Amino acid sequence: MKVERVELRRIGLPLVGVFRTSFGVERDRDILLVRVEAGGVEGWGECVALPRPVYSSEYLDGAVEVIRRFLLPAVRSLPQHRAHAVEPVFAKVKGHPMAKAALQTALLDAELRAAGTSFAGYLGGVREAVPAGVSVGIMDSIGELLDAVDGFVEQGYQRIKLKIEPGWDVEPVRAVRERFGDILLQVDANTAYTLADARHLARLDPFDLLLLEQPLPEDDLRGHAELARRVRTPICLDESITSAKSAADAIAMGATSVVNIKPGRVGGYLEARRVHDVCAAHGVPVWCGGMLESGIGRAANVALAALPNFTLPGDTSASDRYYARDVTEPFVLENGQVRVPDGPGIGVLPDPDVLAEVTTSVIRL
Ligand code: NPG
Repeated sequence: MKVERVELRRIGLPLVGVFRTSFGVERDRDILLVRVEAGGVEGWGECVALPRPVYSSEYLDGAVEVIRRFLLPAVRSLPQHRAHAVEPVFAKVKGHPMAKAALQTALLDAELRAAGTSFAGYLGGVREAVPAGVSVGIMDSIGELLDAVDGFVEQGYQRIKLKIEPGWDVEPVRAVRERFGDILLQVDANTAYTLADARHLARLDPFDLLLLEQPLPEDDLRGHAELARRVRTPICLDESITSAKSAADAIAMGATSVVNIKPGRVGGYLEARRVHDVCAAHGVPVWCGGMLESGIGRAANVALAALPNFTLPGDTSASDRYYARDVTEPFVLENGQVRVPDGPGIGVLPDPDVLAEVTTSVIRL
């Protein structure tokens, strides 16, 4: 397979509601879609980098630059443009996992469409539908939070994740636990605390949370291991897990007992599967994270979440939790689950009319 054409398309999608985290406020998504044409088929990938380097060091304009200047030439230097074959040449470019993931996913999508194989089938999925969780942003008041959670519980979401930060943690958790009883509940701090907050974070222990996600900075594995000894809530790592190797290290150190897998954060779906496998071998459950993806990224994530060790509901919500109109057929919630696409490749394509309307720029390479 040889790539004939590549398109880097930026789209702007307004979110249905403001999404606030400890690192910022998202009102709309500026998304980079990568489209490749190869051997008569097309392939799509979505880059999850944010416009600003506030979640990790990557940012959208940087991803565009690294794809056009370094990653695409590396692909073109190969005799075959296969998804697995790009990994050694991508490894020579340091960092930029989200840019790598987007281009590799487009190649993999094209390859699997040509072969008539679905993403889930290729990755080793064992479920036709996956349980959906929902991530609820930081709000101005507890009342507003309870209304939001109420709506999601009504819709059938199987677990609720609350974003927390210093000043918005114990009280919102208490309020949600008291109001909604024994729902599956977890929290995500996006690195907002330090080890000095251990005693405070232990105040979450009585609420029987599934997990406390990424309380400390991403490079602080030792701190997470120490914190895990001081709190009862299981620690789950997100930002810290950048590869299968880092997952193995974190598990060996006792820094994590659950892992959030985001393909963009680890450089693509092949590495995401390796993270899954390493965790499974250690008896560590995983779940699929989300970065407010459009239907393109969501389709591939939902396929990944069909693997056997994804035993916890992921941030794989229905399209309408994010967008009034998605670029693909919307993913819908059915009995608290989202169906895994079974068509070739990622199993969905963007609607050309919608795409044209939301496109803000196109670079053809
Ligand atoms: O459902 O896609 C979703 C959002 C889940 O909370 C969520 N994502 O830190 O995990 C995160 C957070 C995020 C969103 C991170 C956007 C980066 C960008």
